[in-house]
Amino acid sequence: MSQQIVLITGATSGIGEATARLLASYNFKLILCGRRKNRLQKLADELSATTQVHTLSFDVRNRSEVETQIASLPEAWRIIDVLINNAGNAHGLDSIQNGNVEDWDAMIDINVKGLLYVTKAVLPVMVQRNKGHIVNIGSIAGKEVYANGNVYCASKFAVDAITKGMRLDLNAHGIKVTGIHPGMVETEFSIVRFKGDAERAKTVYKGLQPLHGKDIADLILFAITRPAHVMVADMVVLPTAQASATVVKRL
Ligand code: NDP
Ligand code: 8X3
Repeated sequence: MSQQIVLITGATSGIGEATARLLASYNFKLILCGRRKNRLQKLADELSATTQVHTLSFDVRNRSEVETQIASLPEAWRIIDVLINNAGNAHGLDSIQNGNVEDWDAMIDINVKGLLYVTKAVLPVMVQRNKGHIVNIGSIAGKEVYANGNVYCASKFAVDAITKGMRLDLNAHGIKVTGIHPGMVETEFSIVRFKGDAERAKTVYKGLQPLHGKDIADLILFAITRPAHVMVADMVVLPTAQASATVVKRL
């Protein structure tokens, strides 16, 4: 049982929502973030039966909104023990020559700059306390490039590099930094990638048993509950049916 405060970005669906549910059951105090206020409130109402929950609704792309929202935290919620940088998505799956510039902007702005903005807003208290833990959700797409993944892969390679850089820079402050890099997880990810085309999204997971949000939540829980002297640095997790970004066994 824990009374640590954990801030989760992208808590309104998929990996973030599953993590919120699992951590609530372990009594972590949760700051849940996302843009969809109704979903955030519904989840907060449900999890409030188990633990203390605070919600912040902001778009991670909007730096001043990020700063204002984090600064608005009541006194009792200011000491964040664990930051889970999870908010992100792929937008489109096109060759570089056919890529949509708005999709590119979205992926760089959300997956890379958004992660940085949230981290910048949360870090000062961790640095001051010489204590804290940042968990960045990367991807197998941040370890290997695949055809038509170009800018999404670049954004996740950036997350991997930023994670490694954070670990070096925050070493003197005793702050743990963990990168978790999943393969195929069936969430709203592919629905977002294919702009609401649920049928096309389903084909991504056809003929295999993908991971689920809870599988990643289990790893996050493991990483953040190690003893003080143990830091999980980097984890890659794939469905058993997936051997690499591109090699997948389907029935
Ligand atoms: P979902 O689409 O289910 O969840 C994405 C979450 O990110 C939502 O809660 C969404 O909330 C939030 N989000 C998206 N854009 C923004 C924004 N601009 N500002 C604030 N929040 C935002 O996908 P997943 O759960 O699968 O994705 C979570 C993370 O896992 C992402 O970083 C993704 O890249 C990564 N990942 C996913 C894999 C997969 O196969 N599913 C594999 C590897 C990594 P809202 O829309 O309410 O703002
Ligand atoms: C999501 C996994 O393989 O669709 O990051 O890029 S993949």
